[in-house]
Amino acid sequence: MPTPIAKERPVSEDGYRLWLRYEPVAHPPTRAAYRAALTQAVVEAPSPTLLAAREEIGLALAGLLGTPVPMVEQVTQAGALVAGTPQSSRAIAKLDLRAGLEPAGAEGFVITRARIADKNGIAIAANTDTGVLYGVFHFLRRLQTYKPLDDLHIVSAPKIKRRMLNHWDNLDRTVERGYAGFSLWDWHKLPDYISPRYKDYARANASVGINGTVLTNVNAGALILTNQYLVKVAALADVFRPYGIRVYLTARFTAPIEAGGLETADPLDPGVVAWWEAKADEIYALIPDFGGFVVKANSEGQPGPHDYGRSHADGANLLAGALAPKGGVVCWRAFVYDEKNLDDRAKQAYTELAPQDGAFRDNVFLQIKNGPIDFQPREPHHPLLGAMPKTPLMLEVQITQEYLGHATHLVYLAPLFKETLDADTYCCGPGSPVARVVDGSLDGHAMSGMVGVANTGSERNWCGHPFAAANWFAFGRLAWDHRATSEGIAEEWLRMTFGNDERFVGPAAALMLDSREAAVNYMTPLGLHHIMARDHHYGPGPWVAGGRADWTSLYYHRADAAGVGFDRTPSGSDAAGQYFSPYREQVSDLAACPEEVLLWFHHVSWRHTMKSGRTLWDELCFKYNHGVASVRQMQQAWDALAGFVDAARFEHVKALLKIQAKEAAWWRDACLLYFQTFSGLPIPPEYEPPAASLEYYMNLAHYYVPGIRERRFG
Ligand code: BDP
Repeated sequence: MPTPIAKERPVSEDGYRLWLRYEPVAHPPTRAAYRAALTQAVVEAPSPTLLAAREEIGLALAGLLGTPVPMVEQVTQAGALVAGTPQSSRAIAKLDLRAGLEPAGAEGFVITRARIADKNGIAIAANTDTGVLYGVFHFLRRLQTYKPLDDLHIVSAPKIKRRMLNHWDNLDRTVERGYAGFSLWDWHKLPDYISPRYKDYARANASVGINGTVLTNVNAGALILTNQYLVKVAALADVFRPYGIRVYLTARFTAPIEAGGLETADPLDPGVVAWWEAKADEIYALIPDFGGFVVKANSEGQPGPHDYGRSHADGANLLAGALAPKGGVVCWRAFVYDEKNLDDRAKQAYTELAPQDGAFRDNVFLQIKNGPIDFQPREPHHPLLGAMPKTPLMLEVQITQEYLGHATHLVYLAPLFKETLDADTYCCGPGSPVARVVDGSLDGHAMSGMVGVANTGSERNWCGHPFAAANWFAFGRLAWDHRATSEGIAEEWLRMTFGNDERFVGPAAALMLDSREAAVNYMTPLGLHHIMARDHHYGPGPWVAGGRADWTSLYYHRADAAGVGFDRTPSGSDAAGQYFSPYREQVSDLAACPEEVLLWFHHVSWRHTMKSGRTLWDELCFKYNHGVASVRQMQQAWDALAGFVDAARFEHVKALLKIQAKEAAWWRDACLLYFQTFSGLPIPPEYEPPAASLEYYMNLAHYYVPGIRERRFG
């Protein structure tokens, strides 16, 4: 196998620095140009946020240029980098930047070449200190990716206002659906011990514009709302604040009973109202910029307003009322479904919540997953997106790879996030993409938000798989600007994380960009969904049956002798009817339905002719095999990059790709053998035959899979 030339292999890295490595610029002309353009840095009147910006500039320039750049009080020579607001910086105040600062708003920034004190320099200006910090990170990203500095006219402002991570972290430091070790939050030692990781976490988030973090699991306990824990939360908030990050918590609906000793949590009970008001007072006394509550109610066993005969709006408004005077918000999750409801699970959230549009208080978001089931490798967009014009809708995506191979598989998720953001809801006619519902521009909402379920943990490299950090990065970049491309984000991340050699960046980006479709193909092609193993969701489980019906695979694939797939057309559950025209008609029509979601919307005959000319069965065989072949190609592509990556990270990725290839074949063999029991058709001879029997696959058991508290043994 050809090993590309690299004079010296890079020194091994453990991944801790993420994409903020600030390694010396390896391209001599670029380094020379940077050194000439950046001879001193001026950040006046540092507030904690400007201090953070100054510190980052110092760290980055020393690393990138290979020599520290003097931090001075005022501009004394050409090549000054000046960062500040018109209030904080005398030099910035003297520049006429109004045309840029106006659109920059509260968090945006301007980066421009400027004459400062009669000398050529570079200004990073914003209306707020946080905007300056974002501008600094943006500028440093340009340096890290070897962009020229001669023609700088950048004005950037986030499209979405609340860009948040949701940590599904428990107080015992386990992480639900977390695959990168234990929780980052060392609750036991807080508030006295402040791990240096907290600041590095804040830096990483700020560098991509993430400005909120929900510290606790949506399956919430009430303990976090007790004073003993709130002081710990306050200590974290103090670390994050300079980086523009607000802290949020999940609120257990019955906390007034469990933490407050009340007899009810009825949202209309005056005692309950008073309890939440007092709790909000207590929280804001400790954390003046507390962001608000995220609530999972009446879903998967969590308590909620239905337990008291009240609506979701009643529940959300109770908490919103307590937070409103303090400026906090409620993110009420739309992930609601009930096993007693016999209607299609995909329909239940819409049926329940769409009629409540307009019933929520002003400071309530409805937080909606990208698809109507649950973070599958591919889902159509959620029908509620676009269907509640009076309510600000916050988009929830999953960065952690619960259904996408955990932290073992390399799956770059920007294409998945983009697929949802770009999906046309048709809510205001053609050209009404989810992105414009979520950024508030279609319905004129002042509030807007996007959250990602975090993939971070205590592992040294933060996210487990060396490539998983790309998904954290991509989430932040897309929440800031949903027009960014998957390609562009992948390239940026690769350059910052591994290096700028073009011979590396191009092939590595191609590998990343193929990876999501590969995973769809070897797991759930053609619109199949929710056919993974029970509970831990690791590996295939199309045979999962018994127990709660809507947690079985049979419920979703409906395979029988006639065909496979869930009929969600008007002749079936009519989930399609929850979408706007013409999407609803398109997906309801077997001939017009995009094949990538075919089995999501239709029960299709095994012998149905697909666009390729193959039968459905043969197409399924083709897709599963194609997925496996793609992973093998990813392995080859990675091997060819050996010379460009340090040994530690190279070998780590190589070993994980080997597992991924093995598991892709496992998915393929198990699923094809299982579906074959219904189709009765042969696997075409051009494909590898399954390595083992269906019985073998069905009897595989895995214990202590991360991300779930083991319930079966021990
Ligand atoms: C599912 C997870 C479960 C979460 C739930 C949620 O399997 O662990 O609690 O979503 O989002 O994806 O509430």
